[in-house]
Amino acid sequence: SWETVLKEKHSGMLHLLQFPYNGEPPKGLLINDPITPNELHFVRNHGGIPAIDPSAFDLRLDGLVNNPQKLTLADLQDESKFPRVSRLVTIQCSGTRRFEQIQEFAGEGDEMINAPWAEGAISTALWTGVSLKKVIKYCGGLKDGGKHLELYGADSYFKGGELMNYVVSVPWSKVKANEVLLAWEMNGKPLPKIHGAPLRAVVMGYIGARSVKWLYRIKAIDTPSRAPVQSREYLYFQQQYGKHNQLPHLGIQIQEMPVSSAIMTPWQKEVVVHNGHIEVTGWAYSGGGRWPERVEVSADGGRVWYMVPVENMSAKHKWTWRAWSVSVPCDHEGWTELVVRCWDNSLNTQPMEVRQSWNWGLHVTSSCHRIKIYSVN
Ligand code: MTE
Ligand code: MO
Repeated sequence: SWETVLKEKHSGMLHLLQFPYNGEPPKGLLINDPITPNELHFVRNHGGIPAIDPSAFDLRLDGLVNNPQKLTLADLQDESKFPRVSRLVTIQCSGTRRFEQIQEFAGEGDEMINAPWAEGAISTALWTGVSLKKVIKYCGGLKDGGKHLELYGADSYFKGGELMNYVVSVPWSKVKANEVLLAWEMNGKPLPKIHGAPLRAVVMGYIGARSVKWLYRIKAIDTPSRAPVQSREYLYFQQQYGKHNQLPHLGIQIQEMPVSSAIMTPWQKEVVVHNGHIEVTGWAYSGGGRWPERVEVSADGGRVWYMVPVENMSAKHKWTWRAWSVSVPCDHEGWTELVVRCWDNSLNTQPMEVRQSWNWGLHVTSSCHRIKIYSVN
């Protein structure tokens, strides 16, 4: 699988873990384009990369559907059966910017078993495939009681001595809204192996964990999946739960991502020589079909804020991040704290400090991103 990494990914990727492979693009390359080139798209794997022969592949649909089916790739690609759709969608891992939580409370939480992501566990691609809603319709729709769809990935991994198959679920309401795609193309090219070939789910506005790669089975069920990845992982336990009180039924299952943002340039500890204005760029994103409406940047730790001009916000689609840029006045010399804060279209905003977003699983670092630069005016 390392060969797949070398073949499919950019040589500048930051390798967080070699096996299972986890990597994110360096900031400087990620921010170049609001649509991430395939070789720079971040990779989050829990286990190995399954080798699936696309010609022998079929997708099994069963459980609470009226007519269970097995569909080959050729069936799914047959436009007389299913209209083909292409959608620009951002996938964000719930671990994005986890490193800040690790730094805040070193030695606590789950940081040793989770990748220490920086600002790059988020990427955007044009995904081509079919809407899962149409595929369920083709199966004669759901039987009474069918409320969730379990998505099965062909990979598995060990955790705490237990074999975990990569199985999660999404509610039928999400599928019914045409917000779940089954994709075999990424940015107009065949889906790379490392991103789930031959077929993956793309669940718009949900944490990346629901966008199951190497998808081979979809089962309609009555409750959210009881599989461990859905029921015991990706849970949000606030700080007050205490280390030994993380009972799965008390955790919030992370589905829609909250509003968040990051500064991509300048870099932490960069010496910035300027003439009274610092150029700042970054991304902003909100899950659940909400979008970044306003972005503000401060060059004094969060006292005075400057708004990103609305015309400097690219890609105005509700399922994608927005790249932004702003020129912030600064007459300060020496160490200077840059902060970014986003408001989404539902007027949600970000907590000011990382300790306010700290949680035991170190997921969803949604607090304002802060970096220190050395300002030379
Ligand atoms: N699907 C399978 N089968 N196995 C996995 O480990 N990781 C999930 C999701 N789908 C995963 C998976 C997680 S946590 C994320 S964030 C996204 O895939 C990342 O997608 P990418 O690697 O294409 O960027
Ligand atoms: Mo993730």
